[in-house]
Amino acid sequence: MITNKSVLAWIDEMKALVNPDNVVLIDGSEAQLEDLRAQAVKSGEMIKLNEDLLPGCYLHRTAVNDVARVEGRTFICSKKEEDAGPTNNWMEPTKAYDMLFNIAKGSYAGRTMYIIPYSMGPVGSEFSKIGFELTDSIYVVLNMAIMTRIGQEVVDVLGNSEDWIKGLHCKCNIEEENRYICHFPEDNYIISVNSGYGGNVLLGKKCFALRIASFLGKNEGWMAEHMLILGLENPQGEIKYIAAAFPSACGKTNLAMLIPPEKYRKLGYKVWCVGDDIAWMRIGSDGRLWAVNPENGFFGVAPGTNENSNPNALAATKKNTIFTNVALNLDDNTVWWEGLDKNPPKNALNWKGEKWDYTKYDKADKVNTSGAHPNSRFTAPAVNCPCISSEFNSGKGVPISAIVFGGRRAKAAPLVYQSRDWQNGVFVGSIMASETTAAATGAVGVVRNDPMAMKPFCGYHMADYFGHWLEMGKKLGSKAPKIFNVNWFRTDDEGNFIWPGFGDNMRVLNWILARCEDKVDAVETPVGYVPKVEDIDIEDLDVTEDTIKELLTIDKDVWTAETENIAKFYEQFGDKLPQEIKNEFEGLQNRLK
Ligand code: OXD
Ligand code: MN
Repeated sequence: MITNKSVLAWIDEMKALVNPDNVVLIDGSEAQLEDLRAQAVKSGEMIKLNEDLLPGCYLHRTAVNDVARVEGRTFICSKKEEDAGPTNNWMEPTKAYDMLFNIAKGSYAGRTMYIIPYSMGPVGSEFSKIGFELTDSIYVVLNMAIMTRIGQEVVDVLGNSEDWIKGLHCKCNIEEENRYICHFPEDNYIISVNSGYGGNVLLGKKCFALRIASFLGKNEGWMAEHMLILGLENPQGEIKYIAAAFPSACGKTNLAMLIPPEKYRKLGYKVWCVGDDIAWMRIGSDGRLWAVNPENGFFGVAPGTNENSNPNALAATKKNTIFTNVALNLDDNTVWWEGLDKNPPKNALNWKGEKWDYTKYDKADKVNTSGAHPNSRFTAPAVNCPCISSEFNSGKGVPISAIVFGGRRAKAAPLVYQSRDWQNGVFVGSIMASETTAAATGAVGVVRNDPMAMKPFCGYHMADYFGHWLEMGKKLGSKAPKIFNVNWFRTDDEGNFIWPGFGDNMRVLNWILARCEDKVDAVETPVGYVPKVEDIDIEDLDVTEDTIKELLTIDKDVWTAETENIAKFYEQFGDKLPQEIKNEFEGLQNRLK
């Protein structure tokens, strides 16, 4: 039951607007969720999968025109255009509200309004924030029940406070031309219409935990980042935590759940996953940077997930998971996706629900010929993950030793380098660029700048965001985490990846932590400090010292071309670009001469 006056007033206002037939408050009970699952199966919204092989698992298919985040239709509706900045789409708030309320008007007729109270972060933690999402989709309710902490306990913790985030989601008729994902940072308000795809409609995730939260973090002195959090345990049982930002679909989930190579496992090394996508970070009473994962589950990309690439994620999907847009194996009522194994089902439906012939698969036209959509997903409870950290539910968070940035770069970035200091590290984050993937609509494989992997997710002016990073560094002083950049994706002249990646990335993480503890030297280059070749362990690998040397080279011509790209990217920020960042850029240019 809700008694909070500000929440009740808003729900009444929304009820009058969208005009639902019924209203259901999501209390978080298993009985209520089970009833909703049954309803969704009855209506065809979800397909119940094989209860013996995949207990508690379901398949959902979105509309074919609604399979990814729509960055072109995502808006930051701050009062002033300047506050949204040049990297966001902006709409004037009154105009946006008018337009959205017009679209939403009467759209729940014949439908049920579900009220989802949810907490981002462990319920009651000082890191956590509360939101209410109104939706007409059972799929959204069931996904939010996995991805966030929901129900009456959240309502109880909120009490009479007015500190909560409004979220209205209306499926409407899933019309592409009327699809809008709008954020009103000054009003703590999110409105999403005409979509049913996760990243656009699970409002706790990208919309709240990144776009709105980044704005709150700037005003309140903390950080909301597009980062995984992992703990690396050494044979002495000490665990050090790393937060790492990569653009969408660059293997964040794989790195977050990494299985150390055999040699390291035998020595007693372990990796613990705290989060795979988002980190909220605050300065603790000890002056260090502490992080929590505000989410409660994984909304991971299915294709490519397999026994080798990420056995932990695969294990996490074996029960109580919702699959979206994967292939359905009609013989045993299980699911399949490209890269799961080498045995595509012979009798199957593709992600669109059509009879699928795996022999017609054409890499050049994946969307139309694959079994699973390239951006198909699993929504799996974090507790299912075999390597989930014992600190996952800790309201206090984990202390961060290193921050790692990374991207998908065929040539420029070396395997790993350390920034010169925090300020230089902010510059390193600001020049992040990556080749695009299927996680958002648009061309795939184009290099685009993506500072701190936050370009699609920063809820305010990107230059002010760099300024906020610099401020945080000043507050952290000598206790600031060290900042690194990695690139697992360098390719040879034939386009093959040079570094084995996956579990072997642990060899690079080990060097990073050794640097944090001052246990290993490094070589200074114009871009930062790279390892000495002999300090990257290649034992048991099909990799020679020469390969490592190649992976660590900084090609001056490539980097000089890179500086032209950076200059072009920075141009849009004009005078707003912090002087410290300009100085760092100049420093790099001078060192490259
Ligand atoms: C995601 C993304 O879904 O970044 O995590 O696109
Ligand atoms: Mn992400």
